[in-house]
Amino acid sequence: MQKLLLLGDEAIAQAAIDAGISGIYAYPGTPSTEITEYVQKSKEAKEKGIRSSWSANEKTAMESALGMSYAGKRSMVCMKHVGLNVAADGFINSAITGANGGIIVVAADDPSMHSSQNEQDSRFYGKFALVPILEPSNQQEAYDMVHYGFDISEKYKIPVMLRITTRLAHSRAGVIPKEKREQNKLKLPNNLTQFVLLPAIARRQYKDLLNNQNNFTKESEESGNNKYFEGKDKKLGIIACGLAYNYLMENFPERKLPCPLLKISQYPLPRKLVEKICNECEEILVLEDGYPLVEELIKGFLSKGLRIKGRLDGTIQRDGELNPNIVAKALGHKETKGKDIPSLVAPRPPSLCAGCPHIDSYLDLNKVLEQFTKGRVFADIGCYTLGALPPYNSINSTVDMGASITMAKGAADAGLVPSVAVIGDSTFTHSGITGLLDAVNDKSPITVFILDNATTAMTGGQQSAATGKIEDICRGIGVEEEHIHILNPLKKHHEENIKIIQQELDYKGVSVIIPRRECIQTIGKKKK
Ligand SMILES: Cc1ncc(C[n+]2csc(CCOP(=O)(O)OP(=O)(O)O)c2C)c(N)n1
Ligand code: SF4
Repeated sequence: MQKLLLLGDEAIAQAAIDAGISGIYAYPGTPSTEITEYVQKSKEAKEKGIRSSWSANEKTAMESALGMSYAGKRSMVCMKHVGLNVAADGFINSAITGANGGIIVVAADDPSMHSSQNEQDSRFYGKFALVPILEPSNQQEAYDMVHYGFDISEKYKIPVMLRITTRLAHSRAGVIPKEKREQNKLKLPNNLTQFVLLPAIARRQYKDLLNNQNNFTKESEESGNNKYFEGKDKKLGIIACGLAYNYLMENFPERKLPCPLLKISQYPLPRKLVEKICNECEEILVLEDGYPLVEELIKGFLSKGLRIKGRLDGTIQRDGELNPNIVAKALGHKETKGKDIPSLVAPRPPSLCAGCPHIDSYLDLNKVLEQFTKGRVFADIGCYTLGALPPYNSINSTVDMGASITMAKGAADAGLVPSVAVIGDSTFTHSGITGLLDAVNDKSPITVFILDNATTAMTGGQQSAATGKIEDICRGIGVEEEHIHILNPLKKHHEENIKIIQQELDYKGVSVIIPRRECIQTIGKKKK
């Protein structure tokens, strides 16, 4: 087979196509976006009829993928780590329903928060759901593990988590593809109550899930994804998980370690292998990108007074992603220092593009809010989050997708009137609609700005599920017609815009203002 040069994300996507998926479901989010985009652009995927358009959010994506699995076909669902919070209800319960066709849940974590609000570690979710977790250390493994993941998903009728991190998702390496598989035929579950989680059924299926844990551990011990490398010097044993294995190896150009090494790429932890290294060595160093999951587990299940070094005892900093230098320091090696960054490369804080429609929306809003005390604008996640920075200083919160409307509502309930929510069009259909419904039902005095730039700009300009539907949705859930306004966010409309905003801030009920102008980046792309 011809070697392909692929990003980690692309390796996963190509593997999914080759392994015979019938559909991929996702909502964009760095660093997972390129998986779905690759399938969307793939001629082969098109010819095979693989469905791949964007879902409204991660929960709808997760559940749609589960529905495809119910129908006997293979599906993949992809999200960034915080997306798993949104999909968590479906994800955790999918471990109880189990799968029919193979299903892989890709969770792309972002340690060091390159592009995220936190650096939560999805392995905890996988462990919480009691499903097998695969954690590749390079692009080839990412490719191979998709095939293996579908195998065990169908063998044990269980969703499988594939956990990756930013550096793996966004770096390229050669990947040798495997033989292509046919898609599954439509086939309903043998037991038609499998997906009916009434308590009596759920209790039985939960027992099955618990009984399968030993099988999952056996797989972890025997699949070859976890490897034990012998070493003579037993003073230290190293456990390196996922990508951390690569960082470790960069410190040993000959690829030979003096001490025992356990490479972990599959969970539940391979108990026998962990016991072996802990019994052989005087101290253990745990290298893992993300939270100290393995370190905590080992401390818990071995408690033999063995010294376990890692993030918990301060050998490695508690936060931020790993890199070869941090690993070198933990090993007691001399740190290698790269070249200094030339002064020409000045740090460039993120900012809204010149000509961005959000700029005019904030200038209009700022003008009207001058008469009030500060601290009353609840915003959301998207390009418009940059309105928190100078020169706009327009917003006072950014928490999670959809939280603008609900936080504005809570603050208004507490007496902060006017309270303003600022949310993007894509974020509105992702998680804003239900919050707006709460506000309508309570007649909360809030003014909601839905910034409609006709795209999901922050993640690269993907199609927005909201396009052409926002007013209808607002009307449909009960916002009064006379309190829905479309503005044209341009300097020349400033005066008329601020009049409308003023009028709606004075109204003691729910109003929706929709500044509508396309993102200049997507306009530019279309012109090209
Ligand atoms: C739960 C979750 N899913 C995905 C993301 C990634 N993400 C951040 S902002 C955003 C969409 C923003 O689109 P929109 O609301 O239309 O605003 P725009 O960037 O276009 O201004 C996405 C997908 C996230 N932060 N959290
Ligand atoms: S990408 Fe579009 S929405 Fe984002 S800052 Fe630039 S113009 Fe504004």
